[in-house]
Amino acid sequence: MRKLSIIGMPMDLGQMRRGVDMGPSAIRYAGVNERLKPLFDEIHDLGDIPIGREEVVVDKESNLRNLDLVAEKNANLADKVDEAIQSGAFPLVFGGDHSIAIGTLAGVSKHYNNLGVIWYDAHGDLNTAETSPSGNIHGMPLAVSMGIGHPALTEIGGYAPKVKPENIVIIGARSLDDGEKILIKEKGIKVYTMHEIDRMGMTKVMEETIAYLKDRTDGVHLSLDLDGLDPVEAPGVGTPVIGGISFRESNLAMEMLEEAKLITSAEFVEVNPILDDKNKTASVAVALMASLFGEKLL
Ligand code: 6HN
Ligand code: MN
Ligand code: MN
Ligand code: MN
Repeated sequence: MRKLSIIGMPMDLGQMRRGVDMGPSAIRYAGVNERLKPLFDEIHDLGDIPIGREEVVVDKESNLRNLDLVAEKNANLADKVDEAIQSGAFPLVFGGDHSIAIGTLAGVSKHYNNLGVIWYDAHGDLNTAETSPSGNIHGMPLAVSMGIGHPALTEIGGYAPKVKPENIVIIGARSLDDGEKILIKEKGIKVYTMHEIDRMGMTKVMEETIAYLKDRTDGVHLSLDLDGLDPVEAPGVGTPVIGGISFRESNLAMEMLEEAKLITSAEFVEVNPILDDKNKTASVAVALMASLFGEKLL
């Protein structure tokens, strides 16, 4: 039996642009439940994790914006994701800014010995308090999940790390901060930047990614930041970067992941309907999910 659990995470505390808290609503409004319904035996929409409207607090010691709240809310998300997996469902999380990956991975990773992660993003999200140009936690979740960062974040779920650097593949990178570049080299993280996508084509990039992760992992989480796509096709994101992955390439990537039966959990993040053009970005997200879960034209 194929069961899906949907969890909304209306988090906007990991960055400074309001509106990304409406991401889960925008994705639901774009018809996700109806679209995915034929692809599963059961879909449980578990609703949203409550986030609230607190004042912005900058942690005095680390300079991290909203550290305590981001940690607390992600711990709640981790529990929900953990419960979903225990119930035998595939967990699908709607963001919210990318800081929510900290919670998703904390809930997912305990179920695997060697979790793989595909980080589909214009950015590396590999900053720490020391290297971050912004103090925004949404630029840090991949480092945090490797156990690098503030202990209030790395220790969520009571264990670290959630993922080993050699089990990570970043796809779509075109904006990396200096500290992130150092970390990528130091840890030997596999990265397909836009250069490789242009040179090799998405087919080859995905064939290599799938072969690489299939050998070494016992489950693979897809963390898809909509800013990985080009802002012409996905304008509703807080940190757009020109020269991104097209919708067609992204859709092909999802179809190839589906054929490979590789993905065991997923999140779609950074959808911001306030910055969007008629809910285009949420619709793109829903179309990609449909392909990831096996929707076929014929
Ligand atoms: N995202 N590297 C920049 C920072 O502030 O650390 C941008 C991060 C963007 C994060 O899009 O999930
Ligand atoms: Mn079915
Ligand atoms: Mn991101
Ligand atoms: Mn990004």
